[in-house]
Amino acid sequence: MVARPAGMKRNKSRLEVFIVASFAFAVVLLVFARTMLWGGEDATKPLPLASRPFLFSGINDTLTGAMEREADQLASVGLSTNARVAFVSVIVAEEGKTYWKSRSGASDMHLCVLAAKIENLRKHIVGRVPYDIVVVTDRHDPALETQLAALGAILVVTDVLSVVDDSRAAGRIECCDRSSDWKFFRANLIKVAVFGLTGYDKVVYLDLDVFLTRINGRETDVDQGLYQKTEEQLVAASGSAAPMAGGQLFIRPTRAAFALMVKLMNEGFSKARGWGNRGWLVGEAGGSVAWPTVDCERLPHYCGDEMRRDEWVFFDAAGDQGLIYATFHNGLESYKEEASYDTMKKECPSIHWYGVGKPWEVEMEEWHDHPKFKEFWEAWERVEGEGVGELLKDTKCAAILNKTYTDKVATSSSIVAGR
Ligand SMILES: [Mn+2]
Repeated sequence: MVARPAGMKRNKSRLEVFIVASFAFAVVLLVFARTMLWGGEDATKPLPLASRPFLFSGINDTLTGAMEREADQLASVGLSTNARVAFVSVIVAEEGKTYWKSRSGASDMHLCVLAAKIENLRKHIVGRVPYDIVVVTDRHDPALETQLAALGAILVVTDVLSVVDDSRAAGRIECCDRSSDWKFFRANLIKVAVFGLTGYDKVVYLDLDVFLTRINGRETDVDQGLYQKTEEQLVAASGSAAPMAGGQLFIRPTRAAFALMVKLMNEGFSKARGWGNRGWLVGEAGGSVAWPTVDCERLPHYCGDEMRRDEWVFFDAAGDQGLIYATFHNGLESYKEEASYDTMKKECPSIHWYGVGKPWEVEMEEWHDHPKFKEFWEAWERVEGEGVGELLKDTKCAAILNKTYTDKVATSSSIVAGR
């Protein structure tokens, strides 16, 4: 063994100290840089909201904070499931009850329809891609949550209507001669929350009065077509009295779309300047009433003037249809009307009882087997037959579903108009 000179040993020791010190310095530098750049958070986590305030900037301060939290909550829906696709409907507790009560004396009817609707979805959706059924509402109701859980659906409570209420109270939303018409629009604006469900790649929004059905033997197949295409932010069909119909939508939820909708709601609406009072133009589309036989005196919210490019007076312009159109057609310019009504029907066969004359509003027993109503009554029979009805025992479903609603239904409804 060769003896080392003392000096050499000392030199090596200095080298070791240098290496250790350099390494330690590098570690400290890295930790420092990471802390400065990412706030000490794990880099794989989403950026904190403060890093992207632009999304909600321009709305009042109280709402900004509330809507940032809202966006986070909506984004978390579905994270505990494997589902990349969600079928979503909405009900508005307070307004819904009041609205339905005035029409049929049935305060709980929408809960019964919802149960039938979920049954209908479960029957007609096929494919191997896992999906969730989600119901968005505006007030937490433990009984409803329990009922939905038993049906296999997720309840999501949103606060987006506070933006609408705030703007309405401040006089920034110009709409409606009758308060009942405003209730109709206010309630359907809750759909904005659906665009914030970013935990899903694709959301299929369906009105409560849209039931899936089978057309030419075809079911709704989540392995194919519109369900697997995620490049477009919105696929919708044009309406009969509006540039875009809101009853059935294929949505790729994004935080940007949700934030813009909140912003436009906060800025308000006028017939002259549209949502956000931006003076955006409406596309060229004809028509003035939602269906040919609609009684515009009784149902003015289903009627508008002839559509003009410079006025927001089409059906539901001050409600969800106008807002969704403004957001995607004018704001994000990413609205693709790729799906014609026929294409949507083909890939997601359905029936829409829009307007008045919905199956649960028509007493006539002989109409239960009518092809136009069959889908609803079959679903309702399954609700009753599978014991799900037990969950609804404190509601007035049975009475409601047999209740007469004959007030001009036969001559002034979408049943007559057909589609
Ligand atoms: Mn509808």
